[in-house]
Amino acid sequence: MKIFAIGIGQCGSNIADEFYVINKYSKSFFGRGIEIITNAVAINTDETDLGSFRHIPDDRRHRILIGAIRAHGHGVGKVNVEAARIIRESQTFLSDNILNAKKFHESDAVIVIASGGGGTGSGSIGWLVKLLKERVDKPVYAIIVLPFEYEEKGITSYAVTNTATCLKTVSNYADAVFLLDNERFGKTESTLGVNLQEINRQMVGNFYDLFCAGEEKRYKYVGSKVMDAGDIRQSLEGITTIGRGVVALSAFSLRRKEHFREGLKESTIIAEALEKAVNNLCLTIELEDTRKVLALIGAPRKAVTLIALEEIATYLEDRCPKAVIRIGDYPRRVGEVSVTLLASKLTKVERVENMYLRAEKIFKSQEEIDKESDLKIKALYEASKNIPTLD
Ligand SMILES: Nc1nc2c(ncn2[C@@H]2O[C@H](COP(=O)(O)OP(=O)(O)OP(=O)(O)O)[C@@H](O)[C@H]2O)c(=O)[nH]1
Ligand SMILES: [Mg+2]
Repeated sequence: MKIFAIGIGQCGSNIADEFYVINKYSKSFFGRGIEIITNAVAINTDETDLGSFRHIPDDRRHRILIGAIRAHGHGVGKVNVEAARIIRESQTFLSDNILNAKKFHESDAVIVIASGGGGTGSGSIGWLVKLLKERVDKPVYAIIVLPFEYEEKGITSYAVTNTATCLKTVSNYADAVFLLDNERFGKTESTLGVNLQEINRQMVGNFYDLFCAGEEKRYKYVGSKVMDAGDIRQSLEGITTIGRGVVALSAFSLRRKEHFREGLKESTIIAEALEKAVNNLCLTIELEDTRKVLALIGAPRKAVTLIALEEIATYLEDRCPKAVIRIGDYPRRVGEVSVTLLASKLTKVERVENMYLRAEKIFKSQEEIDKESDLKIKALYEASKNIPTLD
């Protein structure tokens, strides 16, 4: 599947940059000789942030500054309502830039990426998706990165209200919304920047096999059950998440494949990779709440047996009894087995419900805080009424 990636705000742009990297690798001689990202652009209200990533070309067609008049190139400081205003005013400029971008029309789908917790990305993504849906006859998917738990603390957390308003808006327009939760990724002793970069790498790595599988042209790497852009498109709807599990294969087990114990071991290894993929899903969910599931098994051709496929199918039917399940194989891996799992059309997501409830409370308490503050400020002003000014 060939993707046109658009990052908005700092987080979205960093992740679009990471998509640019996996594409460079997949196209390269050492990679797979396949193009999966036709182009990637970054949009921001903050000029400095547009200079902060490394791979997206640094010309004005790839790094797009919006709202220069309103935000003076300094961002919107977490106020996503301001970003929504800016993107509405920038519609013509943006659609000209994006629709005329190199290779836009060769893409099978567009992915727009932003954080929920910031201002620029969370305020703009819904409008941009809407704009693209009106102008383009391809699926438009959104990736929203959910904030860390520590950012959600406090009675006036922007991270919560921004994420909630962003999710509600983007869900109205996108063909599917991938939720990738920062809180599901490891925190390390490294600096915040390095840690975020590692998280971005892991988030984007989840999509690598999925996008490559249908683009594979070399016969020996084409699976028996091919997973192409059509399957991916059919498997994506509503709130969605993704995860990937990898298990190393010993050379010994591949050589001795005909031995019955080794055959058994292979299906256990694939099942183990699937279990890891479930544990590594980028959002906490109950599998039974999915209505569409896609599992892509990446393994050496010899390792994918009918027994293994049956086992995977049974496991998924048990865990996701109401879902349409698609399973494919991609015989590309050498020393390992990987499973990429898409869980889509989620009917219940506690994380999202809690976010909406908390946001509602915050909006209410913010109203009260504003009222009380106005009264206090008025009283303070009253206290100064007999004091002369120096104008
Ligand atoms: N995974 C990941 N999360 C990030 C990254 N950068 C920021 N975040 C998260 O994104 C949220 C902040 O959003 P940003 O993308 O920085 O904000 P923005 O869209 O640029 O908006 P403003 O700066 O407020 O104009 C917080 O929840 C951060 O934890 C990143 O590179 N990777
Ligand atoms: Mg920013």
